[in-house]
Amino acid sequence: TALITLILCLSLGLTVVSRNITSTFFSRCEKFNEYDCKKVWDAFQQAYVNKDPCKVPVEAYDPLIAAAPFKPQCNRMMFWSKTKDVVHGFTEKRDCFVTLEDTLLGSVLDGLTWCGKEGSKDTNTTGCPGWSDCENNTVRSFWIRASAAFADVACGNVTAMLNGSINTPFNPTSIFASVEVPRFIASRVKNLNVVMVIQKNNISNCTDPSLKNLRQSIDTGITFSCKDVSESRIQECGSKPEIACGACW
Ligand code: C8R
Repeated sequence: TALITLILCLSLGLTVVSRNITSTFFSRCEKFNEYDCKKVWDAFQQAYVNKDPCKVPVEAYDPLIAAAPFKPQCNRMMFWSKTKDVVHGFTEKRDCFVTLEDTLLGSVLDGLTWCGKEGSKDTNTTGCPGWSDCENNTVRSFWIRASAAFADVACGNVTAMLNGSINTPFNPTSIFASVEVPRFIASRVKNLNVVMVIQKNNISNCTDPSLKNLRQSIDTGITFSCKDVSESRIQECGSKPEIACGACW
């Protein structure tokens, strides 16, 4: 009976996992009122259904982006690299900044894995290629396409949180460096303000050489600043609404 129970649990678990993406997508989508979730779901599916999960180019998601376009939110847009938890820990509590995960598309697909299969109408959530298993994989192409569209609407003062606990806070292979920064254009973006998140055992800060590369790679006309801010200060600002957004750091 132990074996039968195990098999039952496993198959039940699998059914729950694959059913989940549809229900997760719709329940997250319905929190945003101004969109037709069925239309967005159909545009999402056409990107990868019935395709080899390693042959989904970035452009496959163009119709999805068109179905749920990003709205510019000047002076409030927040980008990040290797600081997801700190950033979202803060943005969840305070309404100071907007990240990609605060938009419909970023929010419905955050933390999910999905892919299709040639000759099938299904959406799988297991057995999908990993981030670096192949270049044009379902999930990676989505995040590249969505990040590009989000960066395209960046305007005014733009903020980015980078991680002071790693060797190369501005890493050329990151989506932030390779997709977003090249799309910040001086006619729309005034400043790029980097918040370097400093933990107890930090190994880099605003003086890190990789930040020179960032300064040099931004469009001429966009001013650059960098500020070392302790993680505890960011958390304090998150939990104290009496501190004005502009006074957090
Ligand atoms: N962005 C990219 N990747 C995202 C993401 C997002 O908003 N949201 C999630 N969940 N992911 P990293 P990076 C997932 O290496 O490469 C945008 C993806 O599965 O720490 O510089 C966002 O606007 C991907 O594997 O950072 C942000 O500014 C990792 O998280 C950059 O791009 C990427 O996390 C962050 O991309």
